[in-house]
Amino acid sequence: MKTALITGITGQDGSFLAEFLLENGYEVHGTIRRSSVDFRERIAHLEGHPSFHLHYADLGDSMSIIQVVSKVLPDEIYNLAAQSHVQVSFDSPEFTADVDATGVLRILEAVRLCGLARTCRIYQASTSELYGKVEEVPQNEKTPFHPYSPYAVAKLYGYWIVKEYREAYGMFCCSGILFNHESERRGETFVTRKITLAAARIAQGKQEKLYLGNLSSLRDWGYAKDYVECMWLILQNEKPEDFVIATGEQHSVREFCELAFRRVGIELRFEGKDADEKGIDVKTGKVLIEVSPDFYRPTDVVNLWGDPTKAKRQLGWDPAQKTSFKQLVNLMVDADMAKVAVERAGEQVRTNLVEYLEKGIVK
Ligand code: NAP
Ligand code: F7E
Repeated sequence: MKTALITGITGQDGSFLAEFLLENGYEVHGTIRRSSVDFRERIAHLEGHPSFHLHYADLGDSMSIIQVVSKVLPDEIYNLAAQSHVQVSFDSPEFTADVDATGVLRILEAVRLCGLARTCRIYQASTSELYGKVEEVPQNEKTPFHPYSPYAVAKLYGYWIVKEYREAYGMFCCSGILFNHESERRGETFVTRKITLAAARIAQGKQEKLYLGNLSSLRDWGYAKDYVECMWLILQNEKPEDFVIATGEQHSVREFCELAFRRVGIELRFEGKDADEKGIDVKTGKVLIEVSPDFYRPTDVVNLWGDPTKAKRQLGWDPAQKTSFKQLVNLMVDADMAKVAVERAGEQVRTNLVEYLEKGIVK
């Protein structure tokens, strides 16, 4: 039985990867952070599984990382922990650098200090944001990097330090340069989830309007559950190498909105330009989407499009066999429709209960 350590196990990818590794017979250890409110809903269903274990550690705290690595003695480490929100990185650039850049170094050094440099394989969660202000479309492993946010600059350090440790110490450490991947577990402030949740709320009368930033931004969006398999494949490869993981398809934020709203039965028409653009319900004429400059970024990455040829050739991972863009949008919307319906049912039960208590029907 192999032992894996996942940092960032409470996140979108961490939770899917933990499920994948458990299904494949791994002993899975994950790091969590102390918080006043326990926010572990993505992994709650795994707690209690005999091969699933959690440890407190923070990527900003070397001692906690050394402790967990020395205790777990992992065969594989998946370093997924990060301050992962690009817009937030403009507000918290130093924290982002500490976790997303120096944090990677702390993992690598912990592995060396614990005497595992020859045995432990390390996956680093790198990102298409490295291409930033893109110099080539589509982007592959040879495309020059041009990071365009504090997040991307920090992740660029992570990418290079992994490469450095591979060459300097012969360690099996690699970066997966993953393009955007989404799911029903995506954080609610990333654009896809923000849209699917709003479409569900608007359709069920719980929200009037959705405010977004740059509607013309282009992304290569895949399904997170398909992508965690690649993280594993990268570490099973004969040699440590970096890989681009993407679908090879590009869509705009506007297109994502159109599909998401169509799924809940609302046909949208977009009118106007830039900050004056609006998404209008064709049937009622109501404005459902407006642009708010609050969601503009000081520098925005607007043209990401990945070329996954190397992953297909060497890892046998074929995006054509995986979840399509339309399937991704639909599954996210369906999950949010169900979530909003459950919330509404809960509200109705509470309202009824108050009424029954007031009328003395129940005591
Ligand atoms: P996510 O949902 O934001 O999860 C991030 C995880 O990192 C959470 O478990 C979080 O813990 C943890 N974390 C944050 N700061 C930490 C710290 N100081 N010490 C320890 N843990 C910390 O992100 P994701 O979408 O799953 O992405 C996983 C990784 O892939 C990230 O490194 C991200 O930058 C990278 N990536 C993501 C995408 C994508 O499209 N999703 C694409 C390319 C690369 P809490 O729950 O306690 O906050
Ligand atoms: O933005 C535009 C925004 O925040 C996508 C992270 O997982 O993927 C993610 O980073 C695009 C940007 O993701 C809103 O300006 C418009 O151009 O969903 P996002 P991201 O910045 O691409 C990469 C690969 C990672 O590595 C990151 O960890 O959509 N956009 N309107 C908006 N974005 C947000 N969040 N909110 C809006 O209202």
